[in-house]
Amino acid sequence: MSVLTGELKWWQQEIIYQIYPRSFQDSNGDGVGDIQGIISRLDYLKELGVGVLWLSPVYKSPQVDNGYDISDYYDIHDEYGTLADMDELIAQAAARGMRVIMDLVINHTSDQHPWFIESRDPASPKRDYYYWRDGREGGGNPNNWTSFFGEDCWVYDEKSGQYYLHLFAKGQPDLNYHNPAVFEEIKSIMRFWLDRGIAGFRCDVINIIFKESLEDGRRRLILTGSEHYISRPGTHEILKKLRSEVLDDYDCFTVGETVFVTPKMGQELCDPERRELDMIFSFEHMETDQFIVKWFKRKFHAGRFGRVIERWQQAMYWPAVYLENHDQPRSVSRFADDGRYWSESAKMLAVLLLTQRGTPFVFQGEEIGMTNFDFASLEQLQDVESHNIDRLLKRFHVPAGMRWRMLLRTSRDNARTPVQWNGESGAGFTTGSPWLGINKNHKKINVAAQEHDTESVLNFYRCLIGMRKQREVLVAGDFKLIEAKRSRIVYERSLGHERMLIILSFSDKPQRVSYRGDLIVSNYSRQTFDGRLSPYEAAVLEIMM
Ligand code: TEU
Ligand code: CA
Repeated sequence: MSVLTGELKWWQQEIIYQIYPRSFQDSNGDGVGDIQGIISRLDYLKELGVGVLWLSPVYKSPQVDNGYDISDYYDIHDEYGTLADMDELIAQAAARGMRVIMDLVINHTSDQHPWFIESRDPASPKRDYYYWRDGREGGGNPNNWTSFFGEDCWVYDEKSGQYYLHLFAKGQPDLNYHNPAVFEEIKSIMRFWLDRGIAGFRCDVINIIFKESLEDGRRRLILTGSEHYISRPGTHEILKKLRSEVLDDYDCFTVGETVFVTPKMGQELCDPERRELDMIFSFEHMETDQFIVKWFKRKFHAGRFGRVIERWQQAMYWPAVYLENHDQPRSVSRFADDGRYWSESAKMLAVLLLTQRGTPFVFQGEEIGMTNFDFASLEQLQDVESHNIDRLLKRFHVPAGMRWRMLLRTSRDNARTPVQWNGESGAGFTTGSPWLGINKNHKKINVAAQEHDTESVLNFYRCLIGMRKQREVLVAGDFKLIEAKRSRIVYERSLGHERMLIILSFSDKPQRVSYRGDLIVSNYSRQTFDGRLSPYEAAVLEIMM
């Protein structure tokens, strides 16, 4: 599926930047990022060269899961601002040639959403907006499913005498897509925001929204029950209808976050002929350093990583390319070296991100090489998932030291610490006390320090983004894996007569390779390439044909 037909669409030519609003920029000193803060950084984003901003949820929310629990889809969360601020952001971005997309979280709402509050009354017309079920005969949950956040996925509600389903936190009840009224509500929400001028949606856990049945699942280590809801035909139906009944009326695109997808499922979800989603985020490359579940780490292996990347580059008509988001530890800490070779590593990963086929997504702070959070106690973590998992592992008598090491490496808060704008005490993020700790390394790793340093990670990103825009071969050219092993990944991009070879070292030892060509990108200050690869070196060679 790698042959493209026709011209590239605008969203295929842009680089997308993910903003986690809580941690991006605080404008009023309350320690929480906000929309005015984002507006104040638009020039920075423009200069970076990104064309689309994806905002993690800014809707009204009790913030049990930092906005992924929505209590009003038609309004902005107070801490973040107002609808007027959002309009201003869209307009100010447009004035700079940038567009904004929003997170669409429609698998579940908050338990504080008026629909859910009403639905707790069994006689309410909203009852069927959610999955309310009786317990089993003799007591206990309606089925044996388990949730994404390491707990049961049913909560018994005294008031209504039944249980409700939640695949994520307790405060995130799942919506019932067997009910056509729910589907109509979602359509109005989408229109509301598209009419305000946004350019599309990142669709949260979109491949699991339709629960085909609520029967018991086969027992598994994680996510018992998932065979009843992962990429079921009902989901495909809904996506087709959202496309033809809403999205087709706008110049917009969608990128679906899809969990536990295979390349075949992924391809089905965004095959242009089927008219469902435009792109998806798959997870297989993020699982190459995990053992069955994310909480058990295995050593990162660049060979395995490279082969997974290759598989998805080939399978997808148009890949969404990413190495980081708000749910994943920082890439430089995880896949390379955040110590001695920090700068080389961050630049090498930039090359990996920006030389693949598809639309690249940069996560805030990735462009300055931000590292994992240096938290020193569980109390410093805010993430509901981290606390749930710690409690669960404790129940299974996993020793404290082991639980701690798991959290250090896998907590989602690794990615969520405030953006490091400068070396001052609030890192330029806030003048108040930040909602989540700021990494001590902000004294060294920050935007201000990198802004005018021609050798910085930030300026490397700027150059590479600029180059990608000039060279269609990098955007749309064929992708061919040449080598993938523990110490390096090598691949080729080609389009017509153009050919580029990308050589990436994942080792702290020098290596020798036999490839030659004109060196056009290097993360070391070199003019030519003679086959010697330094630690974590990245070299892009142009091959004349
Ligand atoms: O993530 C879905 C998802 O699968 C993650 O919960 C993933 O399992 C986990 O983060 C791995 O640690 C989306 C959002 O990106 C996430 O922030 C939300 O918490 C979740 O949906 C619920 O809305
Ligand atoms: Ca604020």
